[in-house]
Amino acid sequence: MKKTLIITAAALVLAACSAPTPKPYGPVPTDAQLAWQRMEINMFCHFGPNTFTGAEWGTGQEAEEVFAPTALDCHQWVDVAGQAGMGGIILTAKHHDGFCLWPSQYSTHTVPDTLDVLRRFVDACRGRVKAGVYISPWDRNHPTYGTEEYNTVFANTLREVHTQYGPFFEQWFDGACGEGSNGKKQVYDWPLFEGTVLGINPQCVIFSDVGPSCRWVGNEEGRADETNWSTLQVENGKRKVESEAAAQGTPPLSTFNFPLSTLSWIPAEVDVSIRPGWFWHANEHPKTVDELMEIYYNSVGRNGLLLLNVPPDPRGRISAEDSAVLVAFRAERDRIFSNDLAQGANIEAYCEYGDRLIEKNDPRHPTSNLTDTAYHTFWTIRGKDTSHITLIITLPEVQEIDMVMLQEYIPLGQRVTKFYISYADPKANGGMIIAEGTTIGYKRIVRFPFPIQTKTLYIDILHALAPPVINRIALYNSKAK
Ligand code: FUL
Repeated sequence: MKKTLIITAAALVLAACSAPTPKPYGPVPTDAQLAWQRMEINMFCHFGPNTFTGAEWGTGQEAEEVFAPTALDCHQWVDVAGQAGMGGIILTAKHHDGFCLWPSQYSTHTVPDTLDVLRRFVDACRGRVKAGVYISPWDRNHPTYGTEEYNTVFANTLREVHTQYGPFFEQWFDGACGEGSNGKKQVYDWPLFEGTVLGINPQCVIFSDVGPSCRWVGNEEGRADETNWSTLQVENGKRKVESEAAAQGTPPLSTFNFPLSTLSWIPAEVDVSIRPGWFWHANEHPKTVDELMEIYYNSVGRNGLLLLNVPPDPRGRISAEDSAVLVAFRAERDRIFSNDLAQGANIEAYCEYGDRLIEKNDPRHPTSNLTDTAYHTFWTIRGKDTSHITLIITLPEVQEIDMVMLQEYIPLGQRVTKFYISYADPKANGGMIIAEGTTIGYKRIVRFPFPIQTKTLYIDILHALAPPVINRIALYNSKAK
């Protein structure tokens, strides 16, 4: 008896291991992009001369001595990020004023050797959080800005930072391109800049308005569109004409979902500041936990990565006020998302053909994968259906629910274009639609207009570009204690 059990178990494990993986659909993330997306929330640190002058955009004429933190402590930044559940920090090593937070050999407008902030930052991050770097191409100080020579200077600057201080998980290229000290604007050599970074660190995720690894979401309010594709139109293997796309800030929705040969995997990053400004200002205060939760739902909950700016103060520390809100923000997420009401649920997959429901469970990619917490197990439909697929979720008992979290298994591409959620209301006859949506992507959190009490929930995928591949469904009650 025991032996039979062991053999059966072994056969099951073998069957699971040999389950054919569905073919990817369209562009998919690289390993580095996937790891980046799974970080979900990172910290941005705007720190530089503006911290001391009260400006947002320094002129580049500020005396170097202006930058004088009185109690610089990069370890404290890392502590706060860790407590807030953030796995990465991106530091503005050079903002538009051109001031370098490391003693660069390519500029005279820098910290002294004795105050190498970038070195202290990467040392503090090592082994605890991932370090990323913002280096502004726009430079209001450098004498060569606005000339062809500047592109070489900037590429050398990138090489210096990435070889001497890296590896960095992310390189942030600000899209701003204004006038330099000579009144001229620069024509940026993006292929040179990107090639320089990737030549040193091929795993580095490069942000700019239009990629190549991730893109701007199009506003600084912490909000992705409800429809948010991680695929972006590019032309001939290159991203969309730079001037056009950069001028528009974010690519318009009309550029999504073009034929496959013109798409690349370039997910959205949602950058927003915890305070009104990007830099620390004495008279400004952080957002509330409720405001940060709203940002979370509209960024991570809409297939974006949240890059939340927390500016160090003139001491070179994150203020107690900001830390307290960040810790409370983390506690609120833990409170809500630690109790997944879908655990223990039974889920069945069907397809609707006219008025017939045909069962479509596939034992090779079972629906039980939808409620396990392993990232790399997923459910997909038996067969090639891409429309009107219904997942029926039956809970062990009636629950109050006001949110559904869905995750597509993006290593196989982003597929779902339209879905709705309904439930069996014991008081009504049949199913009631409670919410609808378009894209899912890495993560989609759908909030209901009001809490529902039910034992049975339906997720209807009305349309997908290819058979849907979903790795997680979770249900929550945000009001539960
Ligand atoms: C913008 C910049 O001009 C702001 O100063 C800030 O750095 C923000 C993150 O990006 O383009």
